[in-house]
Amino acid sequence: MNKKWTLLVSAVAFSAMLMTACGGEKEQAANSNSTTEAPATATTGNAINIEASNWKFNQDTYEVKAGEEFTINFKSTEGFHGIGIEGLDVDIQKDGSKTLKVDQPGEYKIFCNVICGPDHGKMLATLVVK
Ligand SMILES: [Cu+2]
Repeated sequence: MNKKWTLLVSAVAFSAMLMTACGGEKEQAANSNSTTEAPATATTGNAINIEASNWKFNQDTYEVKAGEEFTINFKSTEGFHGIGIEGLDVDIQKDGSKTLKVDQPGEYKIFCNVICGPDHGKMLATLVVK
């Protein structure tokens, strides 16, 4: 009679221990809520968005003002492309941004700087600086 009682008590104690362990894990999972942040907007002010796909840019010409800082936001939306601009220090591949200022008004040739496929040579546009 006495032995049976001891066995029962230890069985109850053991199952109580198991339940505690379970509860602890649940609490941890609830605390790991990730904070949601708004996506970072890369630029304010003067910006041009150039997007490249197979095998063209999203516009034929892009206009900026002479003597004013502007940012080029470049994105390959299809395939792997890049941009260079003749006479300017711009060299972006795949995705990226570049802030610069052009003092000399004129037309600058934008070209793809990644050998991207059969119509790579047709990937041309113009940066018009006014
Ligand atoms: Cu290309």
